[in-house]
Amino acid sequence: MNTLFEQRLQALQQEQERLLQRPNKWEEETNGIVRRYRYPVLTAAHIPLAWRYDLNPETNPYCLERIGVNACLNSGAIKWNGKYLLMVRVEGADRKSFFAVAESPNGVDNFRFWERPVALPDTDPEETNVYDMRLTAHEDGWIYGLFCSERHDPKAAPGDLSSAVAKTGIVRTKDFLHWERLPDLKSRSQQRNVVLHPEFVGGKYALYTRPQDDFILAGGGEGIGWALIDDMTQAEVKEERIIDRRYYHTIKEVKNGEGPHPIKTPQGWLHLAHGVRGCAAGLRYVLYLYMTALDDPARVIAQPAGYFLAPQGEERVGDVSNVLFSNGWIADEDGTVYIYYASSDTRMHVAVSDIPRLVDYCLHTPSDGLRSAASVARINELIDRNATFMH
Ligand code: M1P
Repeated sequence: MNTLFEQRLQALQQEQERLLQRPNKWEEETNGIVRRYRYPVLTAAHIPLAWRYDLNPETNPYCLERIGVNACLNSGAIKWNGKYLLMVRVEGADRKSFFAVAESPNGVDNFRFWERPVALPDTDPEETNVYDMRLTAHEDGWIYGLFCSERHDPKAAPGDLSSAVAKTGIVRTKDFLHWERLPDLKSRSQQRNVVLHPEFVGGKYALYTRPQDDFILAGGGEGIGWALIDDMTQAEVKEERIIDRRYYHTIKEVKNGEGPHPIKTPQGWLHLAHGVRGCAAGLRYVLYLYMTALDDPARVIAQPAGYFLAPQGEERVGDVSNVLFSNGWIADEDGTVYIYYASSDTRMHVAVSDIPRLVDYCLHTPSDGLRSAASVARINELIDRNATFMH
């Protein structure tokens, strides 16, 4: 019996079990729109010990971690067989991301990883990193996963080991165990944050895109785009038009990107997206909502000004600080919406709202007037309307 090994392993197991079983609690609401839960739903500490430790005391007498995990972040989400599933971006200590499914019985706590990470079909030796999968249960019967497939820029100057190219990888499954890899999305520009709409539109597949000039900067890419696709097994962006544009001095001045696929509501498609602006502290990522028409998911019908969720408290600090990012949400049959978001590229959280509330927020929050004077005018309009209700 190796006592040191046994003691350490037992302590690790107890500590992890305590973490996995910890009940989550909602925080007091402030604005009435959405309610955050107190504890992150997934962190690096949730990763199974068998993925990180050699559990053989003969070969690991000190019970040392052999494969480090850095973070759990940007996760796709879906309700599957009555369980809340996250397709988690797990980032190793080696900086490589991969996907792994974690499952919860109630959507807010007790998330546990499945036995093994997802082994994506490995079709291209140049593909170096994969991340940020959006899941879509399409009406064609498949569940699609669209993700960023990243590689070193083949045109990088000698010695430049940082320039990269972002493409959109596509897989599909019917059981989350067997994955079919389809050819990457063909597009004239680099593409990250590409999302498949869940229904056919005019008999075609529809994608929310995010054309970008280079790996980091949107550049001439003017915002969230829309493209119709004939065949997902040979997906190509032939025509693309911008449906949610970036503007000067807004939360999405530098770039934006569709989050998960939109939720269908009686009043229109409800969208969650991220917006990025620059400031002295670097880039600041916040989440915002907008709506599009039921008969035309590319026509914007509501654009509340500003952010819906922004980093707060400990969310503000992490590997890439001042970032909220979401690519997964789940709408339950009763209208409850579970919004899964990562903070500062480090950990996963959940915030909960419901469809009527989110639609009300979208339809009745004033849009961005794009100037300070317009913001003041909107507040004064509200004060005027409130005058008869003031005591
Ligand atoms: O670091 C913040 C985010 O940056 C990228 O998002 P975007 O393409 O919109 O700038 C992605 O790398 C994302 O994974 C990351 O969270």
